[in-house]
Amino acid sequence: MPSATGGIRNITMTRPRTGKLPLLQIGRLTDATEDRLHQEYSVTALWEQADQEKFLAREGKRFRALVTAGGVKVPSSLIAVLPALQVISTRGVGIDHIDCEAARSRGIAVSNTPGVLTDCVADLAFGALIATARQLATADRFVRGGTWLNMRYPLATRVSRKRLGIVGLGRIGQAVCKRAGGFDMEVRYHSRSERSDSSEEYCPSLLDLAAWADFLVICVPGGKETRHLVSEAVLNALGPQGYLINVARGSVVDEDALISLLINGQIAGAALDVYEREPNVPTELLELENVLLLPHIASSTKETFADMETLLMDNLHSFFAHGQLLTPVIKD
Ligand code: NAP
Ligand code: 8YV
Repeated sequence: MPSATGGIRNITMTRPRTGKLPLLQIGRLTDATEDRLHQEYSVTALWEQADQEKFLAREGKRFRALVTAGGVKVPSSLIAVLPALQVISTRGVGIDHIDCEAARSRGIAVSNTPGVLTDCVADLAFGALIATARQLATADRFVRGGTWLNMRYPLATRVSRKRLGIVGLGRIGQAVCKRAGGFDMEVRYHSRSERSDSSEEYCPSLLDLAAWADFLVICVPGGKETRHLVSEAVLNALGPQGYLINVARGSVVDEDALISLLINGQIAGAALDVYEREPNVPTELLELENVLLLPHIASSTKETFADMETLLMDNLHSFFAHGQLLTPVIKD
């Protein structure tokens, strides 16, 4: 419960007898970071408990910190059985897997890892755009399958000097825009508000942006506010010469509509790193040649995971040593 002052309750700086703060881990981190976590905290891995519900009912009251990673949910039901929880630290910038309202109502601080993954995600987004337009995955299979012995590979689609529409000109969207400059692409963007610090043309209407763009790159957060933001109407506006690249969240795109339009050639192709029910990918998508399918890897490099996890650990240290997070989603 919030403190008597109604704000974040006083952060208990006292450490248990063991000297290490009890921390519940529900999302896997790299081995190096998990080693560090065990050195600095009294870590319990929830996935190692035979009966997680019984374990939490019995032991949940011990934990002061919770560590997770993108996609490993922190629902209100979990927060409710952790009465001593003070901080949730997640690897990744997206926070749609955390019930932030439940955390906020309990005065629990929440940190993510923005910025350190931006370039990696933008690299992947642009790589996927090129791979899809130039059909790199299909062409690779064409060679490996021996088909080249009998025919030329069909003509693909040029990227340079084409029109790039960015949905969400935030950290990642701006990094994608920067990469587009290297390919002499014309860029326009759509967000809820125009950016005063951007020279790119703002499109108040997502429909208009989709109708204008050759490539539409999705870089907005997930969650209920952006669910199916890229609707059937937006996909129809993108049109039979248009390509969709989604590195945001699967929930942002109407996946059933996307599949139908891809099958019927009403959009030219797509590159997807995220899906509505990942890791389950609809069979129809698996069977399509005009789609590049990636397993949510936009930030998945050794360097970026190390950077994100360093920031995750530094957030925890800063919270318990100085009473504040470095990159708060919910202020402590
Ligand atoms: P960010 O800096 O907060 O940028 C988000 C952008 O989306 C902002 O420009 C915001 O502008 C815009 N936006 C938010 N709600 C919108 C709406 N309803 N309609 C239109 N635009 C909207 O975040 P980021 O660091 O770029 O990360 C963006 C997202 O990428 C993350 O939240 C995550 O879901 C996803 N991501 C995916 C991967 C992956 O592995 N595939 C990796 C990292 C991140 P306004 O506020 O002006 O609307
Ligand atoms: C994952 C992502 O979180 O940061 C995000 O929002 O989607 C990805 O970076 C990644 O798997 C790290 O947990």
